Amino acid sequence: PFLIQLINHPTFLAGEATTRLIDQTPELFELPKRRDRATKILTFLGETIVNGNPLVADRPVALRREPAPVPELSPKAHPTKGTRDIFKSEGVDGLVRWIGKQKGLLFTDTTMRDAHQSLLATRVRTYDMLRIAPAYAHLTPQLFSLEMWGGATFDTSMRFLKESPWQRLADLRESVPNILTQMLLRASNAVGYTNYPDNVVRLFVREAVQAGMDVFRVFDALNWQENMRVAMEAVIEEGGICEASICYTGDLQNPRRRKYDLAYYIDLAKQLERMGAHLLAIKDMAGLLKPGAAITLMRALRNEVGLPIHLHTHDTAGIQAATILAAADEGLQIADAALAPLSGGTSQVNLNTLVESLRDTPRESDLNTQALTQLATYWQAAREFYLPFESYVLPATGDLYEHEMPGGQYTNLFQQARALGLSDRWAEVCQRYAEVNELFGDIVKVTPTSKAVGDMALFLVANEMAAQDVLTSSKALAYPGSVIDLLAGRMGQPPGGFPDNVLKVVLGDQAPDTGRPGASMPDADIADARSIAAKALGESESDRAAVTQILYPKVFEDFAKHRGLYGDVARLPTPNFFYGQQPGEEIAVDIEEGKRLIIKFLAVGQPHPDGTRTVFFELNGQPREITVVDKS
Ligand code: 3PY
Ligand code: ZN
Repeated sequence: PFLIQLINHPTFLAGEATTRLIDQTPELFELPKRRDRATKILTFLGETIVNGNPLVADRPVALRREPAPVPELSPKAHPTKGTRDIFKSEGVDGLVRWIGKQKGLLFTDTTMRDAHQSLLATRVRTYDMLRIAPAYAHLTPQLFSLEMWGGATFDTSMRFLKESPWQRLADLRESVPNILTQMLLRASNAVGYTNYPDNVVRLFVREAVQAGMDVFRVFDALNWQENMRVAMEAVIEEGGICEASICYTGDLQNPRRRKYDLAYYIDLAKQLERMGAHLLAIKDMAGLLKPGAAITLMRALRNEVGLPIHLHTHDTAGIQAATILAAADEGLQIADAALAPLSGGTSQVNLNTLVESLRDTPRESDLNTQALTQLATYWQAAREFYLPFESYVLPATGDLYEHEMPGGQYTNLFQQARALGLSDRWAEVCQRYAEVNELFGDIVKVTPTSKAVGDMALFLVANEMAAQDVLTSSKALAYPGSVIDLLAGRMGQPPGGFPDNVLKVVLGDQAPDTGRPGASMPDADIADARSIAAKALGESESDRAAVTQILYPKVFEDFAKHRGLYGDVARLPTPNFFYGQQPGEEIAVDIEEGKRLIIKFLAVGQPHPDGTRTVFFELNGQPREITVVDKS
């Protein structure tokens, strides 16, 4: 192969080869490694062509093959300075001062995190984010931040998309140097579903800062500030921007809902301020904050707390633009919204139209209409790739305020119910969800506590029980693991604790933990994880791989295996990742900066007696064959 590489080298072909060519062209020796990567990608494509990608099996087929249109940018121009430049030059205090001076409402675009988490089962790939990322940097430098990491994206990217979440973060950071990056961090649950040892949370935060994360929205799924301390301190120590959240639940306007009243939220916000938060988020994960309640809450927070306020809501009810506008009138500094094609429903409010609704008002944003339209045009086309993951559009009804299901869970739980044959009993699932909340003592419901409530609701419907029946049933019931975790205190403590009678029934003789779970968990063995992860990946040891291995041992192991067999599939265009190639189709795959593979798929041969087939490609103009086991 070296000789072929040498004689194909442009200098050699041009007849200028000297013995020095070999010395001056060290990349000639990279051939085996490159070849290896090319073979891996061809193997992936061959397998997908013959057997399909299991990720889209039995799902509706996306017909779009052509790339989504990317706005044309001037190649040499540097992006205009944005919030990240302010943060870099003036530090977090300077940034907070700058926020305080802004007249217009600032916006976070959630398209690359919460919007697709809520609408497309968190399946949007790094490839589609990276194609549009430079356009964000050039066209919308006025954005406060880009929420593009954390929440469910961390595990989903590895579990389903077989891509590295860390690479996503690092690459987006590089493509968007001027706008703050933002993530959702589940405090002691990190980006998982249960509490982790403190040293894992700290290491995760350190690595995230180093990979390019700026704003950490930290929340605890029970609003237990004690359980937010480790994560918040880590963010502050590592030089990140600490946005601490109060999760909004209940209804401030409802005199019958007393547990989460104004005093509760103000007290929580003050504690978070004392704990060193730089910004305060109102995290309305279920879209329950009504416009009137937003006014009450904003007024009180502005009076009692000195931090800039950032409002996050989901448009499940269809009326949350009213809430954002009402809060803007009360001095809200930053709002979350999603680009039009990924907005609405269980996602965020429409960024494009929100911006226009504020035009020529005192809270007018500096964002440009045309620029936002260009980004929306891209996402409209890109969404077509994800047709297999479109969920049934489930309208919210007035009982949203009864069951209080978070946006990300609403469609998800419906799909789960459907899979269990319970879709016609959806209203009942919602009712059980509300009852379970009552049974557990009226708790904040957001990942991971929302999952426990949802699992319990499905469990009850499947067992033909109402929530109260749990207290009187004589049957020994095998409760879902998440429910036992929650009630055993492994997700922390709700205000007032869980009701004793429920603990007794569900936990039996097992005594629940009432302390902070992290306080009694031994530190994770990071050195050990480093070595396990390095072996699995075939790479040198790193803390990044170690913390990933600790958070998701099985998902990480499967991801590493996939990486070993198929290379970095994140570099494939989305239609090819899902469906392989069509005969005669030629694609360019940049396996790294400046290294491009031109892959043309020619044909699949007849099955061989051993059940394999040969897939014929052209790789950079040279014929290549891959043997694939036909699983059909
Ligand atoms: C998450 O934790 O992923 C959420 O989006 C919670 O709202
Ligand atoms: Zn959300």
